[in-house]
Amino acid sequence: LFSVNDTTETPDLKQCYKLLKLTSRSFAAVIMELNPELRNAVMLFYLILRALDTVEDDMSIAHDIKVPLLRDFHKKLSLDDWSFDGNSPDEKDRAVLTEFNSILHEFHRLNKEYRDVIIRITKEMGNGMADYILDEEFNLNGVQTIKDYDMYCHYVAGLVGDGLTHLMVIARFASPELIKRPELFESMGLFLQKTNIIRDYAEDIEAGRSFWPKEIWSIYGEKLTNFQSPENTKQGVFCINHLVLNALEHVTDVLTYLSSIQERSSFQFCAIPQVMAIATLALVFNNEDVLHTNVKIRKGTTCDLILKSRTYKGCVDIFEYYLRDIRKRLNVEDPNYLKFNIHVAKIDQFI
Ligand code: PS7
Ligand code: MN
Ligand code: MN
Ligand code: MN
Ligand code: MN
Ligand code: MN
Repeated sequence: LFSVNDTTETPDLKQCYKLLKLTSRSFAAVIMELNPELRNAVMLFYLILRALDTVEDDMSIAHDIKVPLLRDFHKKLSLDDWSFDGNSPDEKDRAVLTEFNSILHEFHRLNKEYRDVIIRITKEMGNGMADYILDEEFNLNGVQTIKDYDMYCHYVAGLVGDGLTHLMVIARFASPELIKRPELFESMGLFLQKTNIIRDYAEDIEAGRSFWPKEIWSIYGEKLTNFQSPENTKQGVFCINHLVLNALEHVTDVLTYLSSIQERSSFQFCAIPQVMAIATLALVFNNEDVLHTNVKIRKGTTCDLILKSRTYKGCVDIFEYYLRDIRKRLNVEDPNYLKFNIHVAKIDQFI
């Protein structure tokens, strides 16, 4: 088990790992620990999607530049050289686009099987992102229905689960049976993305966007930004809790998926983000601070989670712990009191 990339570290590869550390707090650590067979493929997959997301997120790029760039982004992957310095200077991840040549050069050294997966997912994600930007242009303003919400999350995260699953199956680190269970890898992505969207409410409002689905928030208020006024805090918290309940729908799929990853480093790679997500869901649950700031789990908690998530049993214990914690703090006045109890009982039964 050793690849060319392992023995010859090029300046481009060094540059890529520098970009990885620059752009992700949590993913860099788990990617570095991956089995060498998959490490470069997953690292490059990450950087390519990070570059795509940096185009999507930059509100200063004009629509007529942004939309075709998103739609054709996968075509850049077959060029020898390409980079983009159209991002605003304060875009924190702009280096992945100005330094895209290094990413490309290393990408071309990957096995074709890995490259093809990455190209397919980049194409589907870029086109999905572009659809949502067009929606905004036609003033459908953001995510309307729960179906829309799931669709957006599919494009930006379910597809990542799709791609990673294929990479792990090609490497023979995951059961090929997983390819036949798209609902499982879809849930792996949606559980992470929904948690990120709930937690980032304040940050996203500040940036002039939001991904909370209107079908849910409109039960609790007239305008999404109203939750920031003190008189609407209670409704805002009920809304957060409703979104948490919606995210918890993915838990049984997540645990089923994790139970079928055999290789140690791939298991850790899959499990760590998921246990951090359930801990984050417990933190945002019933928490009015989410309406004003970006809450984060404590460093000590993260270290603990990483240690305990080494085995499937450890992961189940973590999910059990946070679900019990959520249930304990559930308020009888919460409009979703009954649904929460039924759903948590259902997960308990599964476990
Ligand atoms: C290829 C490792 C393991 C089967 C850049 C990992 C942004 C939550 O928007 O950086 O900046 O706040 O906080 C990661 C499934 C995707 C879903 C999605 C690619 C797990 C571009 C992660 C990550 C599937 C779109 C990062 C979905 O959050 O976001 C690789 C299995 C990128 C995974 C985005 C979000 C990821 C995300 P933001 P964050
Ligand atoms: Mn984005
Ligand atoms: Mn982003
Ligand atoms: Mn080069
Ligand atoms: Mn976010
Ligand atoms: Mn983020």
